[in-house]
Amino acid sequence: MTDTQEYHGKLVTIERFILDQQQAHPEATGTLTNILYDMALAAKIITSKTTRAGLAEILGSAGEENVQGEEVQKLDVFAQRTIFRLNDHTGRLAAMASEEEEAIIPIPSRFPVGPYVLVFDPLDGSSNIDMNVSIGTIFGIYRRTTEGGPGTLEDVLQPARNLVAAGYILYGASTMMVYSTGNGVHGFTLDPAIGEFLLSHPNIKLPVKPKYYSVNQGYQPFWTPGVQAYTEWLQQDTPEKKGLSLRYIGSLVADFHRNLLSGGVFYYPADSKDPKKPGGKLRLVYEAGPLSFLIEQAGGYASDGTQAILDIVPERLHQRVPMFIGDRNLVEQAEALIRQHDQPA
Ligand code: AHM
Ligand code: MG
Repeated sequence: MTDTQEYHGKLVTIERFILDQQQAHPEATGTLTNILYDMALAAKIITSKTTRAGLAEILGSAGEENVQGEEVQKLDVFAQRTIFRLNDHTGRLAAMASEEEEAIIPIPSRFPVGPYVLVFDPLDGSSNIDMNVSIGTIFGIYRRTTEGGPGTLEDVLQPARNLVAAGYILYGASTMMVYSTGNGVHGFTLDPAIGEFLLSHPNIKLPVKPKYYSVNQGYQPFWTPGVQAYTEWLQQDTPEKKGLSLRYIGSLVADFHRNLLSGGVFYYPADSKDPKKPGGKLRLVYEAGPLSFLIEQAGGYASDGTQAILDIVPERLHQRVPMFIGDRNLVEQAEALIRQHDQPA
């Protein structure tokens, strides 16, 4: 476990930190380290566009040519292509999978394949871009399970407990990259003046006292009795906690990040509003899975209401899952109330 004190008062770049962590594993080949470097580079490239997002109308909007005569891409398409182009030729990955692509993304046959698979949501919450609200990238890295040749869907459909690394990039007031390789959760803030991510949040642990609950309460009429009872419980003073305040941005990475630092619970339950989405809204493979890995590393827990999200074996790439994530006691209480109210005895 990383000792927070070890880094106190030191100026540490993300490259230095990742390398230090790798040195604790003499068997490491550096391949995973390099994938993480590439995600940090992706973060800088995507940031260079998100900070100019509001200028699209003056400089040309998506699908049009801008004043330089260049095609303007939608930001989520740009993020997708950036992550793909940084990773397709490196020989580190056997395949990729993204929210933006229907099927898994093969490594072009002219490039070598490697031992890992990368799953990602290139720009989550992208409907918030036009309002200048924070957005994020989520990613997870697995070791492939099949041997040789191009990676397959089987390599991607692994339970999140098998992740070797996961992280997110938050494009907010500052850009941050937060990641874990199973040795604590560490956060880095981009200094735009020097173009470096500097260690700002070593070894993040969820605060003991939860502060916030985060949910789209507009859907309350469509929730099950268990989720209704849970929401009421969160608002009340109980022996274990003070009633919590509500905070909801509607941008998963930003909501998750706030609660990781402030303490609390985020949930996106299943609801009866849209019968086409019986499993809630969030996606298991590249949204819920990586964040569940991070929350356990920070001392918390993530559940679909009945079981740990880390243990769910995905059946489909774009499968949705109800998610309750954050403070362990709060998430276990969701499971208890769902058991009590929603499940036949
Ligand atoms: P997206 O993957 O289409 O961007 O949608 C995911 C986003 C999350 O960032 C956020 O938690 C959720 O949708 C908000 O949904 P809602 O508007 O229903 O509350
Ligand atoms: Mg998404």
